[in-house]
Amino acid sequence: MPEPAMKRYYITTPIYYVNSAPHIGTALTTIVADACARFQKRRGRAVYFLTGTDENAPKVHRVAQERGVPTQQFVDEMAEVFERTWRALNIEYDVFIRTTEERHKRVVSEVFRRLRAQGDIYKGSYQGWYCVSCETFFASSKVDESKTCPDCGKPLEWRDEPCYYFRLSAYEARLREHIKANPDFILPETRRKEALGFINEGLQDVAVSRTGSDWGVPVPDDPESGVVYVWFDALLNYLTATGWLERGEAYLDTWPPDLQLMGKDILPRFHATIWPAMLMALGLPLPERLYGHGWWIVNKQKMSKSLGNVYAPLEVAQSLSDAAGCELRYAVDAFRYYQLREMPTDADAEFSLEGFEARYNGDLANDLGNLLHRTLSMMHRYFGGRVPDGARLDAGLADLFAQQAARVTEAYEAVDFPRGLREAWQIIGAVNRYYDEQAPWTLMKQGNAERAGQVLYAGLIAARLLSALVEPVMPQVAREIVRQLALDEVPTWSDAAQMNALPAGHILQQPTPIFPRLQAKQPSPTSQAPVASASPPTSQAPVASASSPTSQAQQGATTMQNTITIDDFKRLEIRIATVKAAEPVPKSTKLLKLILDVGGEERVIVAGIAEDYTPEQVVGKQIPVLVNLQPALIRGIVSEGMMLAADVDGKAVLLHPDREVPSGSGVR
Ligand code: ME8
Repeated sequence: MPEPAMKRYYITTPIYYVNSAPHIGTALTTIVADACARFQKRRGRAVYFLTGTDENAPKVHRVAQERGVPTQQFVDEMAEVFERTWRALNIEYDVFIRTTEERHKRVVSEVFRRLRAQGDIYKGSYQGWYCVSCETFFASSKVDESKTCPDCGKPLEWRDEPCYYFRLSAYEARLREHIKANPDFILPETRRKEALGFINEGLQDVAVSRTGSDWGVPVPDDPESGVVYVWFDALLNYLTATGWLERGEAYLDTWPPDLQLMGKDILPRFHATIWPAMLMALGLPLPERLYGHGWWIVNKQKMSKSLGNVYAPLEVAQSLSDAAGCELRYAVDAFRYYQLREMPTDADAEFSLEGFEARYNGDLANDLGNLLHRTLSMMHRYFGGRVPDGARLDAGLADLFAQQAARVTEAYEAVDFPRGLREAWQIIGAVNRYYDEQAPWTLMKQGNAERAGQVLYAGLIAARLLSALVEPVMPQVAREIVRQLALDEVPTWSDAAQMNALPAGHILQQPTPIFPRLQAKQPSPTSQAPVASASPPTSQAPVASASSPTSQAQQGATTMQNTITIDDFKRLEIRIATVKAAEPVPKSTKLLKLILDVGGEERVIVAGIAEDYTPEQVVGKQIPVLVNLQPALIRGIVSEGMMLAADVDGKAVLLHPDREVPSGSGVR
C-alpha cells in the first residue's frame, strides 16, 4: 500500500477583482496570508498557499469596455499587475490562479452539472434588484425607497429574467449546526456571531446564472441562460487549485483548506454560507477555519477613488524608503510590519502615514534596530566582535524568552499578529532593561569583562530568536539580522528557542543600521530653527515625511516666524557623548570621524571640525550630540548624529558640561 501523501497546510486569500489595482486593503489579506504561510513553513509544515484573480465578473468586463481594451487583454494585464505587486511585497505564494484558466472553467461547469443533476440547482425565474458592483441580487424586502445597494450604496438595477437557483435554503440547518459545533470554523468571534446572525435571518436560494453579458463561464448545456454567477464561479477557485477533477484522489493531499482568509465584507454572505453549502452539496469536507479581518479606513472613511484616499502599497513603502533613507526591501518589510501590527481584527482600523511612521521609528528603529545595533557595537568594542568564552544566557532570561516565544506561537496560530508582535517585543524590552540594570559598559570599566560578555550574550540570543519570530512578518529583515549575527540562515521555529546557540569564538559581522530613524516632518525653510553650527559640510538633505496618497498634497507645518514651539524642541534628542576615538576622514581637510559612547551605545558621527581640532584634542572630551538626526552617508561613513558646538567667526568651539556626567545624559 502506498503511504498516504502528507496533508499540506492549505491556505488561501480571496481572489481579487481585477477592475482596479491592489491597494492597502487587498494587500492586508494577502500579507496576513503570507505571514501565516511563512509561520507554518518555519514550523516545518508543507504549505500550499493560493492567491489569484477573479476575472469573470461583469464589472471587470465593464471596465475593460470603458477603456476600449479587449477584456481578455485587460485581465491579462491586470493579473500581471497583481502578481508584480505581490512579488514586490515579498508574498511567497505557491499558486496564482486566474478564473479565466480553462482548468477552472472545467471545474465550474462540472460542479454546475453535478448539482443540477442532483436537484441542488434548479431552473426558475428572477425578478428583483441587482447590484452590479457587489454582483449580488437583493430581495425587495432588503431594498428601501432609495433603490440603492444595502451593502455598498450604489444604485441598483431591476432584473426580470429566467435563471438557475442554488438550493441554499436546504442547507440552512446543517450550516448552523456546523458553525455551532465547530467554534473555530469562523474567526474571530465577532465574525462568527455575524455569520450566525445572517443565517438566522433565513437563507434564501441564490440565483446562480446571469444574462446580459457573455463574459464568464457559460451555463453548461444551456447557453441561452447566460453565464454562471461570478460568486458561484469564483468560490470554486479554491477547489480548482487542488487539482480536483484532474488528480483523482491525490487532490486530498491539499483539500480541505486549513485556513481561508478574507475581509469581513465577504464572510457572512459568501464564505460562511454559499461556499460551505456548495461543498456540502458536493459531499466534500469543509475548510477547517475561515478568518475574516476588519477593514482599513482612512480619515474615518471607506477608501474610495472619488475621495482620493486610496493608498497603493508599494507607493507607501517607497515613500518611507525615500524619507528615511531605508533600503526599499526593509521599507517593504516595515510596511508589512505595520499592516500586521495594526491589523484590523474585530473592528475596522484607521490606516495613516503618521501611524506607519510612528511604528517605524518606535518599534523598528528604536527597539528592534537599536537592540541589534547596540549589542553588536558593544561586542565589537569590548570583544573584537567575538563571542567570549563561557558566555551563557542567565536562567531567568532564558525562561522569559522561551515563554514569550510560546506566546508568539499561540498568537500567530490564532492569526492574531498584533498580539504576537507585542509578545515578541517584550523580549526587546526585557533585554533593554537587563542592559540598564547590568550596565555592561560599567562592568567593562570595572574590569569585569566576563560578566559584561555574559550580559551582551543575552542581546545576541534575543536577536537570533527575534530573527525567527519576525521572519513571517519581515522576511528580509530577518535575513539581515542573521547576516549581521554571521549565521547562515534564520533558525527554524523549534531551533530558535535554543538558548545557547552561539558558540564561544563565533565572529560577528559589523553592525549596519537596518532602519535609519525617520525625521519628523520638516517645517518650511523660513521656520527652521538654527540647531547647530558644526554640521558637516555635506549637510544632510532635508527629510520629507512619507508621502500622502498620490492625490493629496504634502502637509507641512508652516509658520511665518523664525520660532519653534517647545514641542518642536522636545523632538530633538540631545545627549552628552564621550568621544572614545577620533580620526581624520581620508581625503578631507575638514572632517573628523568620531566614535562616541552615548550611554552604552556606540555611535559614529562625522563632524566638520578638523580645521579647528586634532583628533587627540577631542578624544576623552564630553560633547552634546543630536542623536535622533536621520543618519547620513558622508564620504562613505554612516554618520548617526550631529555634534553641537559654538560657532565663532566660522570656527567651531567645543562645548563641554560643567563637570563630568554619565555618557548618554540627556540635555534639556
Ligand atoms: O471580494 N480594508 O474581491 P475584492 C481591508 N473577488 N480589506 C479590504 C479593504 C479594506 N479597505 N477593501 C477590500 C472580492 N478589502 C472577490 C472575492 S473570493 C472567492 C472572491 C478586502 O478585490 C476584502 O475584504 O473586492 C476582500 O477580502 C479582498 O480585499 C478582496 O476584495
